[in-house]
Amino acid sequence: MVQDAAGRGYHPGMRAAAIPPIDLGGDTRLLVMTGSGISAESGLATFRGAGGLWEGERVEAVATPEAFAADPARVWRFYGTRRAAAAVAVPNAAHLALAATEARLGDRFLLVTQNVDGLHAAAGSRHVIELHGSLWRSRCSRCRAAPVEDRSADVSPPLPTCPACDRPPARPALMRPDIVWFGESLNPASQEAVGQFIDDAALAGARLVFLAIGTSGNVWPAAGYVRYAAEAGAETWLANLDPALNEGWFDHVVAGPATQVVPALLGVT
Ligand code: BV8
Repeated sequence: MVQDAAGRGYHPGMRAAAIPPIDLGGDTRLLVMTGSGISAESGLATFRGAGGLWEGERVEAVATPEAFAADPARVWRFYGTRRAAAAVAVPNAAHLALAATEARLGDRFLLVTQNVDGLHAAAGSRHVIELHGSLWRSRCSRCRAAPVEDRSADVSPPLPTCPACDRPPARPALMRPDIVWFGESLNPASQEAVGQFIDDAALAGARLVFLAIGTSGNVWPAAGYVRYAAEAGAETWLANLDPALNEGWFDHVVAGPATQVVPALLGVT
């Protein structure tokens, strides 16, 4: 049994109905951050699930600019399989509960995700900050042309090149998934949007709730957002199946499957 700071008890398998909802009344602001665990019950592999390996190599080693430079066809094969899996995945009750909560709270709500699967948008969430990019876009690996929508799951040689850069004698530039790889910085606009939401709540003197869902707290800077929110006075919650690396930084920890825990915590029946 896991006790939260208020001594309330949550234990795996606890009937969702018994999980009291988080108070989101008044001018309460809610900042939600999701990880791959929220999409597990939609059939998508998590990073630490399956040992975090792809073709026997750590995903963190495939999802890097170095891996793409060394063998772009292999990295495209990796993202082709991820696209194929995500293309048939359906949003689950946890994704849907977040979309319903956005509709209820309006701009008192912000959803930030580490996921690139697009299931939040598919569930009806309208304003999603995709911290680590999206499977469904590609961009040039050299120029700063805007990313383009790209749903092709079979990306095999000859690999796609950038139409803007395809001007001999310049060497053609390969297209790459519009995803933030390990060792690459996040889009500053994403980080700013999170900071702005937290600062606005503090400025308004509003109660701020930070809820992390389905994330192991391994990957930075996302793993540190709970500290940033807590420093701004937020009440912090983690809804996760297994213990997380950063769970000690949360006021409340609810252990259980997202499709049961998230609708209960958000009061979505
Ligand atoms: C950067 C896109 C500047 C790719 C991703 C500080 C300390 C240590 C390391 C670093 C640090 N700062 C920077 C680093 C390096 C690195 C990093 O964090 N490395 C880790 C591995 C140690 N960070 C970066 O490189 C970042 N860039 O910092 O730039 C810089 C640059 C160079 C050097 C210094 C600074 C970029 C990070 C983004 C990388 N891209 N995704 C792709 O998807 O292919 S990250 C990727 O992995 C995902 O997007 C996600 O963010 C992460 C996986 O984490 P989770 O989603 O949490 O998944 P995980 O499997 O770990 O856990 C799932 C959880 O769900 C589990 O706990 C499980 O219990 C739970 N679960 C399972 N089923 C369910 C469930 N929960 C509920 N219900 C269920 N049914």
